[in-house]
This record gives sequence, structure tokens and C-alpha cells, in this order.
Amino acid sequence: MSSLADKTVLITGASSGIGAACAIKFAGAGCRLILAARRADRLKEIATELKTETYLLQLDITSRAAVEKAVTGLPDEFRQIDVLINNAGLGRGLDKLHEGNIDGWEEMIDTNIKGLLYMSRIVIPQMVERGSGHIINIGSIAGHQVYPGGNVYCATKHAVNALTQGMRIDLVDTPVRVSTVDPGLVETEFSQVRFYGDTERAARTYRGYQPLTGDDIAEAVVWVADRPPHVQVAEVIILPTAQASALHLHKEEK
Ligand code: NDP
Ligand code: 8X3
Repeated sequence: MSSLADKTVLITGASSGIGAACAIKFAGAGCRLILAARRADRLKEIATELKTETYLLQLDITSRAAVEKAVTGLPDEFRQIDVLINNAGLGRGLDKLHEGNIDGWEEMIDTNIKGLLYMSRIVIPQMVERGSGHIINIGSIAGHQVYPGGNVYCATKHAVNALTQGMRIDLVDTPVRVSTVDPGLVETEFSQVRFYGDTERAARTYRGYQPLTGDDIAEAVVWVADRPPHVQVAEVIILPTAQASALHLHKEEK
């Protein structure tokens, strides 16, 4: 049986893509789930498929007050968070920096960096006090390299990379583990959001090669969480076979 059975896992951004796939995989491992996102209807839909105790949090992680209220207001049976998956995030635009949309920058910084910080700040103290817990951040290959037009998104994912390392240093004298799972191109709603609903442009992102799926990433996240307590997987980078780096993608089509 998985060491994850009966653990409570909080997943941010569970209404879609990688987060929704994580919900299904962790439910399969026998975990109790707290699923957070802004779209409550989507969370409900996902939860009906899960055969496990699930608590839904309609939450905008860019609001510090909302994050604090949501976590401190959890019902008793969900209060002990064993695994926190900081997954909620987004890209906005793919423009040169000097032509960029400043509102999009604010959204990326507020969600990918500040939201992750708010959630971590409220959840980690209880893990330290209890002497157990695991933070798994969803970074990106964009946290290791910068690609054209990636400027601010890549900066936020470099920040996630730095925060992961910082958390690991700060928690080294505790049993709490910190990991990051950093994917390349995964076919989710990410590009729909990045291109503000331009479905054709979003679809083009994943054409001419086989992208990763949310399931591919969720499988790795569950593996990371399921290691014995003395094993801390620091970083997993996962790319589609047709992708060599953030800058090298082999497409069959022109
Ligand atoms: P999706 O767009 O499919 O999912 C993003 C999730 O984040 C949604 O559930 C969305 O929920 C949630 N979210 C966004 N903003 C907020 C907010 N303010 N408060 C709460 N939840 C929020 O994309 P992915 O599944 O691909 O993205 C998940 C993570 O993976 C992101 O951090 C992304 O940067 C990262 N990533 C993605 C890659 C890819 O190629 N797809 C590659 C590498 C990393 P809702 O809108 O309901 O709030
Ligand atoms: C999302 C994937 O390559 O568009 O992190 O940055 S990428």
C-alpha cells in the first residue's frame, strides 16, 4: 500500500490541467484532498469523480486575506495538511518586454510568486510544529532558462526555483521536505490562458509533436510525495521527448 494512504493533500489550481490530474492520482493513492481554485463549478465536477474525502476551496490565491481565511477555516478533519502542492499559476502573453501588457505581468507575479508565498507561509508552520510535511512546487523549464517573449513568466518561474531552494535551506533542520517538479510543454489550458482565449494559437503550441499531459506530471508528483521520509527529491525536470530545452522543440510540421 502507498505511504500516502490517509494523508491530506492540498492542491492549488486543481480545477484544470496538472492540478486536476494530481487530484485524480492522489485520490487513487488513498489521500484526503483539499482542492483549491477560483472556478468552484470545475472543482465540483472533478470532485464528483473522486472516491475520497474531498474539501473544496473556492479561492483566489492572489488574495493574502482569502488564503489565510481559507486555511485557518478548514474543518477539523482537513486541518492537518501533509502535502502542499503549489501548482496554481499562469502565463499571460508572449511579447517582447518593452511591448508587454503590464496587467498580465501583475497577474503572473501575484499568482505564481505571491500566491505561492501566501499559501506556503500559512501552511508550513503547522508542518514544522508537527515535525512532518512536504511542499511540492510546480515550477517549469522556464525556471531554468529564458525563451523569447518569456521574460516575466520565466522570471516568476525562476523565482519559484529560488523559493524552492530557500525553503529547503530554511527547513533543513526539520523533517519537512521541499521538492519541485519542473515540466516542459504540457497540453492543458495554460496556452488558452496565456493567449487570452485565442484557441487557434493555443492549439498551435501543441501541434507537430507529442506534448506531455497533466497525467505525466501528476504521476511524477505522486512519486515524489511517496518516497520514504528520509528521501527528499529536490528537483524533477520533465520534457516531452521532442523538446531538448526551453529553446529547442522539434516539430514535424512547418
Ligand atoms: P491550467 O491553466 O490548465 O491550470 C492552471 C490552474 O491554476 C487552474 O486550476 C486555475 O484555476 C489555477 N489558478 C490560476 N490562477 C489562480 C488564482 N489566482 N487562484 C487560484 N487558482 C488559480 O494550466 P497548467 O495545469 O498547465 O498549470 C499548472 C501549473 O503548471 C502552473 O503553475 C504552470 O505555470 C505550470 N506549468 C505548466 C506547463 C505547461 O506547459 N502547461 C509547463 C510547466 C509548468 P482557476 O482558473 O479555476 O482559478
Ligand atoms: C510553461 C511551459 O515552456 O511555455 O511553463 O514555459 S513553457
